[in-house]
Amino acid sequence: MSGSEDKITSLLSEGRVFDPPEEGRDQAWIKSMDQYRELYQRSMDDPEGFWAERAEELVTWDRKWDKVLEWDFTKPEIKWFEGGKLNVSYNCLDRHLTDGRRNKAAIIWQGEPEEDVKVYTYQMLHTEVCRFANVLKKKGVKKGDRVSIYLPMIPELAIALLACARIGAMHSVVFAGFSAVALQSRIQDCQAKVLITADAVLRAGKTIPLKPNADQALEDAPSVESCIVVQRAGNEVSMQEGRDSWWHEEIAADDITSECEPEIMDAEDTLFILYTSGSTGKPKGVVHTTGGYLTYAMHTCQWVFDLKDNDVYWCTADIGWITGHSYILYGPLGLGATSLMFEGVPSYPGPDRFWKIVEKFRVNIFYTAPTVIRALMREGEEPIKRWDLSSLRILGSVGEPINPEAWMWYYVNIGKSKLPIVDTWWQTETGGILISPLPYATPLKPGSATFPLPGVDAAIYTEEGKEAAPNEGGHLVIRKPWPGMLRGVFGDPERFKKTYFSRFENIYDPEDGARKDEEGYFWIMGRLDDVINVSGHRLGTAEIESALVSHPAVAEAAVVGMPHPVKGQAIYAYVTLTAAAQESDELLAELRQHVRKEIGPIATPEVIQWAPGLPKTRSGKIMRRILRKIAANDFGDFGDTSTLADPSVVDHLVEGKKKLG
Ligand code: 6R9
Repeated sequence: MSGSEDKITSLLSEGRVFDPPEEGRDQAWIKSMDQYRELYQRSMDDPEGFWAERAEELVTWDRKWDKVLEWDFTKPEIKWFEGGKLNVSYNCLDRHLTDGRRNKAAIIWQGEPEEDVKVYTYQMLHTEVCRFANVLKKKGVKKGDRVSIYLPMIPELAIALLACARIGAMHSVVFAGFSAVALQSRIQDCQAKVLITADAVLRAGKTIPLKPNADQALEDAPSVESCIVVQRAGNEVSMQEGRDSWWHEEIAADDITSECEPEIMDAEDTLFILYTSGSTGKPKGVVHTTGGYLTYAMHTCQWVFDLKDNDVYWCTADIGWITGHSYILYGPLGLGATSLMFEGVPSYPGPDRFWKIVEKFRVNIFYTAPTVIRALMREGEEPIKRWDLSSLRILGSVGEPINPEAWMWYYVNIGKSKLPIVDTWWQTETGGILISPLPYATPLKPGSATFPLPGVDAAIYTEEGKEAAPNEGGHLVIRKPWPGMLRGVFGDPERFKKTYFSRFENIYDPEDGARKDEEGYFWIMGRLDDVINVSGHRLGTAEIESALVSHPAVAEAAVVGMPHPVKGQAIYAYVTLTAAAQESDELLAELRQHVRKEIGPIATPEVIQWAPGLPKTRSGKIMRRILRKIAANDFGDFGDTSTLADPSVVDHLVEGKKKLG
């Protein structure tokens, strides 16, 4: 937890409070703190009544549930809306064909090239989803089968997810920035029957081939019978006879119709699996279900973003992460909203790309990440001034704690000192936002995610499992279930229990540190486990260490996060070479390349320091606390080092670091 102490002191001095705007308040879903408090109290006194009302209001059920909730975190067992039946794609598409939204834009897609724009009405999206669902059926995909999806941010990505949901297949999206090795292990873990990919990714003016990664992944993935390839860039790709086929040819086939009956699913049937990094071992396949997840994604999308029918809503995340699942796709489309999807990056062709898009489509609600804000901050205010941002009504942030400096810059320059910022805390595992301001109700403190949403029983616990005093740092915990929470780790019930329900009895442990101030505002400090948050993306130290050690020159490696002005955290690796290997700049470059290949570019170490020895306890545990301090040039106080097997190792590393600068 080194570094968090410094964060606490910097945040403690943060005394500014910003009141919610008056304008728009009367029409808001949640209009005041009093209303929030009332809803919160109700949700704690009668959680089942509260959630049943929301599920009834938001979702169209083919059959109503028999029981709202069954739970016991000690087992753990969590069941929401048991006996209820529904289909998620029906809820996101079909019902909007008859509720007046048939010709409304469901997805506005802005491609990486400025002129590439596609608008899908609910009717058009329905047709595309049905056609592709029929293609999947033709490939033999049935209810309960897994489909891996490895695509850039193109409309086919959204269509593929909804098509899986339509036929009851579980999708497992793998971010297109991940490597072949990462893709392969995720396919193997869930035993996918089909892989959907593309010829290439368009990124910052370049065409980056994607199909070769898929081919490499499929070299050892025998569960995959078919691979469907979207043509995005038109570059040359090799197609394997009998296994590979083109998306555009498949959907145009004579036997593919635009009708596809949605498969009626049980509320607790799995909707999707999404892999995320944990503190140990391989990534976990987080399992989300049909009824609870949809209810929760819609509920939070409506209240946190105050989403209304006329809004143009833009979440800048990639659908490869949970934020894109819940807040580009399922939340907004469930609500019948207009969701903007962007293929490119904030910096290309210039640092004003985002603001240009805001003006072009008159975006009302804008949801991004602190790492993006910090990167744009560096470009100054000039790129913002070129565009009309007056359509904006609400700003959002997600992925990591937002520093008060970045918060203020966002507030003043993008929000023109009057728009609310919703700093939303949540995780892949939580399915949707748990702690966040409500834009027209909550007075904001820069850097604080403020209060738990109604229905969310969040608290701060000490190591001993008692509630922490005001401002005392501790473990953020959630004491009651909510409909959007994960139901398991795919294929590994032991890990599910051990990771999330073993620290405190009958309580969900998100593995984040936080404190609550005297007014009840939550201040999230960051991960307490060995997970590094690079640009809002979770990377497990164990994965990166394994990648390094898989190189023949490396005997041992230890990886920690180091503070980084734009990425939040960057990867700092300490590497011990084998006796035969020689330290050299070439080897450094080779190791960085090796990690890129094993995991993906986001996992590339920022710094690699040669470490003849690592600081270990007598029981052989690496003391990461010390390594984090050295990486941050903080050599003052290493705390208790009495359990170190060889304390001289530390001096050696400090010397090495001083030379690196
Ligand atoms: C949605 C998402 C989850 C981890 C989480 C926490 C950090 C996310 C945050 C935040 C402070 C916020 N995190 N939002 N920390 N304030 N508003 O990011 O999911 O990729 O699973 O990451 O991200 O540490 O535990 P995921």
